[in-house]
Amino acid sequence: MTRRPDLTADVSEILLSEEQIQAKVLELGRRISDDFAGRELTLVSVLKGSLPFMADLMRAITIPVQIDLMEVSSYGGTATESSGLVRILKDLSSSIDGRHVLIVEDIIDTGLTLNYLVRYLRGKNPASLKICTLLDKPARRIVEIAIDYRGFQIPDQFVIGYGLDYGEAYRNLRFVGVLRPEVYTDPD
Ligand code: PRP
Ligand code: 7HP
Repeated sequence: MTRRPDLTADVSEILLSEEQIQAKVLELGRRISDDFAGRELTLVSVLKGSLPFMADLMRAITIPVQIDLMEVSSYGGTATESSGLVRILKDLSSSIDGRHVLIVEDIIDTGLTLNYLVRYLRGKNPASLKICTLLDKPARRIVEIAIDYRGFQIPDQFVIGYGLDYGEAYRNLRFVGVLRPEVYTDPD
């Protein structure tokens, strides 16, 4: 795949600006801080996509938290379609037994990744398990997911930036944009 040196050239539309994202992160941080005040909260970031969101959200939360990182990848799909077959590449570092756990995701699309992860983490006996996602793309949902904290609902378009990738690129954009369809329909 040939990529132009200017990453923004592959973006057809800025869906969420840096300012919109940062305002939403502050709002989510305030809500989470209020809701979990006085409780033992662990934030579990689902790498790699949630990395920028996690970094910003944890600093918008004003109560003490522990953080942990998991890396999962879906396999057997394509660069724009997840398969639902999830492989754990990095597991939790600490026990979540008896702790309140908040999963931090960048996007829920089909819901298959989180469906797997929720079942997996429930098996580790947390006191509670809730979900925070920056982006929710409900048009493509295959399994229902109860979202406790949602940043933005987005249309059925393939988006990149602020952690989200196509072919591992574009994660370092500060905004969320729509990827020009030519990039994935005609990758050469
Ligand atoms: C992306 C995203 C979610 C998942 C959502 O992860 O970060 O985890 O897809 O899709 P779904 O709801 O259809 O399952 P991906 O597997 O691409 O890994 P990444 O976070 O490393 O980009
Ligand atoms: C996964 C994913 N990654 C990047 N952009 C999207 O729109 C996506 N949906 N599911």
